Amino acid sequence: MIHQTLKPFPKDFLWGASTSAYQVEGASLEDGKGPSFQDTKKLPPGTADLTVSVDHYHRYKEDIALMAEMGFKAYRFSISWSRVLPDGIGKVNPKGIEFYNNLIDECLKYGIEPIITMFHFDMPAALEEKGSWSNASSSEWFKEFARVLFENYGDRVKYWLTINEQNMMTLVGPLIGTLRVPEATTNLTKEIYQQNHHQLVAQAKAMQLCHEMLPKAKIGPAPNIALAYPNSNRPEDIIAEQNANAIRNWLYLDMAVYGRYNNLVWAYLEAKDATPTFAPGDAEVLKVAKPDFIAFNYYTSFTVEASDGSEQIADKFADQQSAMSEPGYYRSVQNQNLKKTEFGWEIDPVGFRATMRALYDRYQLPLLVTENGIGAYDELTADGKVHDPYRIVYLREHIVQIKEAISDGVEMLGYNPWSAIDLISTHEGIKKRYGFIYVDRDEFDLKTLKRYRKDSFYWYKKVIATNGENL
Ligand code: BGP
Repeated sequence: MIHQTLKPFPKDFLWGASTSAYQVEGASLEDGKGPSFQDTKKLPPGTADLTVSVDHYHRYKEDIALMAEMGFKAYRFSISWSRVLPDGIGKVNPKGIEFYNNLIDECLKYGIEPIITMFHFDMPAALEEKGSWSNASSSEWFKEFARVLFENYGDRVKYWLTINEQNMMTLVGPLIGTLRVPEATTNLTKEIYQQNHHQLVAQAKAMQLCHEMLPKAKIGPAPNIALAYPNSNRPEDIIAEQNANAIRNWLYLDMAVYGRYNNLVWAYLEAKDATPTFAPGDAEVLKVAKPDFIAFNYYTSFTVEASDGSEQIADKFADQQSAMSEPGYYRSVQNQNLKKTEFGWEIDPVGFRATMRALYDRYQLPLLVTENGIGAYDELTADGKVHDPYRIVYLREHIVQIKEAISDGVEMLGYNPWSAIDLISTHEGIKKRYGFIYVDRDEFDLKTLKRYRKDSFYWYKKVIATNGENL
């Protein structure tokens, strides 16, 4: 479909950007915060630890002022569970509550809508010891955490996201350091999908509670959704593509929206003797709870071909490419039509439009983009500039595709690329930068931690000021 003219962005479109607590805050054990999984996990070799990150905890006023200067209408950040509840359950940490009160108020001072992620890869260490998401009580822990957040911040926060990239935790979590699997695990698929089930129930309980406590607020899931392409028009590749979309994407949203397990995924789990156990009440809450919108992260599309199941994958979590294959269901392959970033991620703006169209067609709920962006080696010049034309090109090309999707009739709420400010990448350190704001620090040298406006900062400011007309 080629549109002669593209429709404008809605007037109240939420332009902004994203971060997550452990990747920006630092102060990892300050003011009563308990350790989280991110503080206790083994760091990938050669990457920064998270003790200071980019010191957002102490510099949030300066950072929010810079976001306001760019004209942000929204700022998506996450709340560190163990800062608010140091043991994950029980005693509340007043200093933790105060920090997020200040952060929210600082946003509101500039008319910036806070969009809060409730869980972004950082299970409290005290709950890790109790089995983390393996424990069937984890959905209740999460519900009680949600209650604390709604009680304290619900008077000001209208947009809530439940769990960041639950699908990536399930698909590659042990590889990229976002999910822990007990050592004694014998059936890895069963273990991981049981954890996944507990997360689905946790999300449903949080959505239900949100609607009970905060009738005006909106809440939704935030998976990483990337449409799977077949590598060819071979019919077997089409079956592989359907398998991949079901396992990578639809499982999560079919459950969030329709309250049912996707039938292809259920069949896959049955074949692996890995169907999750339902606790009493799970089926009911999964059925009843509903999201108000779908938030999703998009970096690139996903190409697959048929797999006859004969591939030798010694360790499913040895590397991301093989971790993203499912022998017998689909094999992940490179897409020869796409260029890659310096870090080897394929770049596919048109796939972004295809993903938005597919999501809206399937669920008919408004969409909120909560991540999208390019990780790169940025350089601070001697005169304090960062020339990042590649970021401008990447973001521009993706924003154009949102306009295309809006013109296709897709309802879009906002765009919050990754990331507002440089931060520590999930598994590649600070050298892989995403921000509009540069932070002067290296992997192991904290330097000045001073903030600099990148070229993309000035460009994005103009984009927001013209509501996406001047790209
Ligand atoms: C998403 C996460 C973010 C962020 C981003 C970039 O998966 O939600 O936390 O890290 O990806 O990924 P990376 O840091 O691996 O480049």
